[in-house]
Amino acid sequence: MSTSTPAADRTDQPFDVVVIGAGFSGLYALHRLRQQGRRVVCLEAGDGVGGTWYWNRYPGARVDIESMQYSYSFDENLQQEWTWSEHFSPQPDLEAYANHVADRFDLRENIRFETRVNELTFDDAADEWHVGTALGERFVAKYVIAATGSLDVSNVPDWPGLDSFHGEAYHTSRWPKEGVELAGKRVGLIGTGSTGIQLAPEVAALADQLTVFQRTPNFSLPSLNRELDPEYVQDWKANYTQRRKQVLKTHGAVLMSSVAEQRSIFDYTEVEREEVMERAWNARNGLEFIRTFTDTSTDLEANAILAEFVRNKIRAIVDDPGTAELLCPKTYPIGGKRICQDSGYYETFNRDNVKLVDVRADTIEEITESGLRTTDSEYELDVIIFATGFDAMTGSMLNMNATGLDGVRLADRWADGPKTVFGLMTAGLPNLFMVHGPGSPSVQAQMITTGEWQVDWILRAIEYLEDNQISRFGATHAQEEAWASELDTVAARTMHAKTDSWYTGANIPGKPRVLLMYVGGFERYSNWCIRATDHGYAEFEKKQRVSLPSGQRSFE
Ligand code: NA7
Repeated sequence: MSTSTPAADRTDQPFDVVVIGAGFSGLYALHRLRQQGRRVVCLEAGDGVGGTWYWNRYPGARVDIESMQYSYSFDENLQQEWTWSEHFSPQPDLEAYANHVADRFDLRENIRFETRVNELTFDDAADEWHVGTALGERFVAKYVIAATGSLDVSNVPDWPGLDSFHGEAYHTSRWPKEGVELAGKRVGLIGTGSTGIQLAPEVAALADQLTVFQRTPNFSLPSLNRELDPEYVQDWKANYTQRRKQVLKTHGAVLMSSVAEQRSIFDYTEVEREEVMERAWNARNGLEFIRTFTDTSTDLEANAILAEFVRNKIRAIVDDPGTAELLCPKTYPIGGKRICQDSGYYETFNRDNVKLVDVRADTIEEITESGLRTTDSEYELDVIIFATGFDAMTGSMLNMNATGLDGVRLADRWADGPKTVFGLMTAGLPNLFMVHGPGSPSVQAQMITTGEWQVDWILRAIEYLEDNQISRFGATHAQEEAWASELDTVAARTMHAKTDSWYTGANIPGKPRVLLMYVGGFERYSNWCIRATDHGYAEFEKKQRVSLPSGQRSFE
């Protein structure tokens, strides 16, 4: 397959739009822009499409939203014809779907693969973006759409000796396509977030020994993944039109399958609430579990009851009481981090070849030639797997070294935390749009559908600018302040702001501690975005093209 194509190669004239990233949102943006007849190129760092689902190909990688919903809604034929095989799709199915969409809508000819953007400079004389790549190429465009994802920049802590290890070392988001031979090996897995939890059972089944290095335990629910029932599939396909609309009126852009309880946990006797929680444990996913009662995601006392129920489950599953207790999260509320979904994670610790090490108590000091050393012990390893997460939400934008009006650097503007309007734009960097940017719901809402929604908002804005001869369009500081205040208002009601995680930037040393996504629900979010388009985008800063008869360069 060719990695560069004619349309993407025609760089002699400026493009209308450069789309950065060929993940699900980038592909959709590209498709719509092509339909509108815009000159567009999509620059993608990987050698294939799929974004997060291209990079994260470690064994066990799987989405935690059901497949019938975690898919595109924009094309009726596509959603009727595509068949998902499992309730929660594994990475290979999601990557295959992205490839199918790229082929079906003939998108590859506008994509440049293996092209990482490392410079974005706004030319304020021409009102154009200059987009530089690691290969030294330069693209010029009126608009940039950064569809760079929330989890693009891997985090590997800066341990001494990282380069000295003689074995194999992998970050989970750069897992080799050809796989990793684990049979007969001593494997160290660092990190017990969603990734480590999905990966551990897979590694344990193959490796000679698995040592899991855990700093903070996570709450995880059995995923109860299963093959999709054809009747269920048919029901979704018959009702897609109406359900896709309904989805946009929900908090997480997901229709819940079984939220029966709409009462406070304190409305039940202890016996009754145990029964309700037991049913939820056996039938729900992580997103639904936290909403088993009306108050478990907002009231700390209610939350503590649900958390203890899960800890008791862990104690019942794990044979060794010491290991079980170490696996029990006790330092943050349940739901403060997204609840994980696993396929036999806790059971893995009952295997003879698996050991859990508490690196909160016994810190990792260095990576050595033959493994790693904690304060108290040395571990001989053949393979080290870093499931150590991401510089999430802001890392991918900041890595592109963006410079806007008057030489303002994005890195300076965001030094104390990202400032955006709806996670779609940031002041001082006009004509630059983000999909799932910081301050948007991002992972708090089902990302394919909400990505489509955000791309539609951006494309409507571009259409308006083109129709009205506006060459420069930007967010203002006043808009950013209003949005920051809304972000704070809704954050205060949740457990997320009370929890250290990548949601708050707390996983990266030195990163400002701010809740990085909008947690007020998708419907409320979309209402804000729609209101901002009123009266010709009145709140935004705009400049008419100089070639207009009036010849004015006014900011309205
Ligand atoms: P996460 O959720 O950020 O998890 C990273 C894990 O790595 C977590 O257990 C961290 O412990 C651990 N970690 C990070 N740095 C260190 C150091 N220095 N020492 C020991 N352990 C460390 O990333 P994931 O990839 O699992 O999941 C990301 C998202 O993907 C997830 O939320 C889903 O939405 C999908 P910590 O908790 O910081 O103590």
